[in-house]
Amino acid sequence: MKLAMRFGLSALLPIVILAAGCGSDSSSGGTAAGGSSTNGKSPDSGKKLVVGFSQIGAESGWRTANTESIKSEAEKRGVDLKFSDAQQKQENQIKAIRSYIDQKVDVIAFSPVVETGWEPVLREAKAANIPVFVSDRRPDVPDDLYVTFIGSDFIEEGKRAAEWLAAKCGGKATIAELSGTPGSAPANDRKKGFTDAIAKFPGMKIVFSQTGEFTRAKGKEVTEALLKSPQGSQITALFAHNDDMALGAIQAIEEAGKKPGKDILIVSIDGVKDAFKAMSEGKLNCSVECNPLLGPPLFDAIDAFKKGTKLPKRTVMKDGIFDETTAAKELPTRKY
Ligand code: GZL
Repeated sequence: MKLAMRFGLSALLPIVILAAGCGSDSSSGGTAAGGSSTNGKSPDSGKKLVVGFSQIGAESGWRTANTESIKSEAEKRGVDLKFSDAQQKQENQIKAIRSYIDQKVDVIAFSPVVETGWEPVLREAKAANIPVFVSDRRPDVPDDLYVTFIGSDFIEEGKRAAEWLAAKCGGKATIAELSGTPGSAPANDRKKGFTDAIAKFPGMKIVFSQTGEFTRAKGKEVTEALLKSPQGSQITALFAHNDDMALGAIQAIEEAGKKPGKDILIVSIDGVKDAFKAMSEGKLNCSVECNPLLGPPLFDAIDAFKKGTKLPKRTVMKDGIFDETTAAKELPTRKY
C-alpha cells in the first residue's frame, strides 16, 4: 500500500514524550508509535526510505543539538536523509520543500521558521501525495496538511519561567525581555505564557522588549544598548526566550560592571549545557528545558505512519525546569 495512501489519518489525542535531556532516551519514553524503530526501508520496494528535512538554520546551541538528533537518528535507521539548512529564511525552506516534491521523496519533514505562509507549498506536497511531518515549531495551517506535529509546549515554558521568577523576586521585578525570531511559534507562545503568568503579580512589569533573534551575539548587542540607555538602571530581571540570548546578555551585564544572576536576575528557556554551566556559576538563575532531541520521536512517527498506525495530530515533548540550585548536579548527565 503506497506510503501516502494513509495520508490524512484522523487525529487522536496528543501524547507526551519523556524528556531525553535529563538522561533518559526519548525513544524509550514511548511515542505515538510505541518506540519501534524505523527499519529505514520504504514499504513498497524495500529500497531505502527517502526523507527530505528542511531545517531552520544553526542559530543556537538548541538548533545544533536538534540537527544532530535528526541526522544521527536517520543514519542509525538506514534512512536516506536529504537535509537542508535555510539560514533562517522561509523562502529557503519553501524552495527546499519544493525540491523534495520534485525529487519525489517518500516523506517531507520540517521545522517552520515562522508560523504563517506555509499553506501553498504544503498543498503542493499533498497534491503530490507526499506526507508531511512537523518537528519543533508549529505552522499555522489546516491540520489535513500534515500528519503530526512533534514539539514542546512553548506557552507552558513561558509560564514556568514567569512562575519561577515570581517566586524568586517575591512578585516584584522590572523586566527586560529578549524575544526570539519575530513571528515564530516559540517567540509568540513563550511571550504569551510569560505575560499571562506575570499578570497575577502587579509588581512584575515588562518595561523593555526587543528581539535577539535567538542568537548569543544579538542578545549581547541588545542588552549592551539597553544597559547604556536611561532605562537600563531600572532593570532588575531579564527574561530571554532562549539560553543563547541569555548567555549573550550575561556577557553584556558583566562588561557593564554588574553581576548577572544577582544585580539582574535572568531566566531563560532551552536547558543547553552552557546554560547549566552559567547556572552553576550563579550567572543564570533558571532555565526551562525545551528538549531538542526530536530525531527518535520523528522517525518513530514516520515508521508508525508507514505501518498504518493512526497518529495523534500533536505529540508534546515533556520538559523539565532547572535552576541555580540544581544545575551543578545535573550538568554531568546533560545530553546536549
Ligand atoms: C524551540 C526552538 C527554538 C529554541 C531556540 O523548539 O524552535 O529555536 O528555543 C532555537 O534556541 O533557535
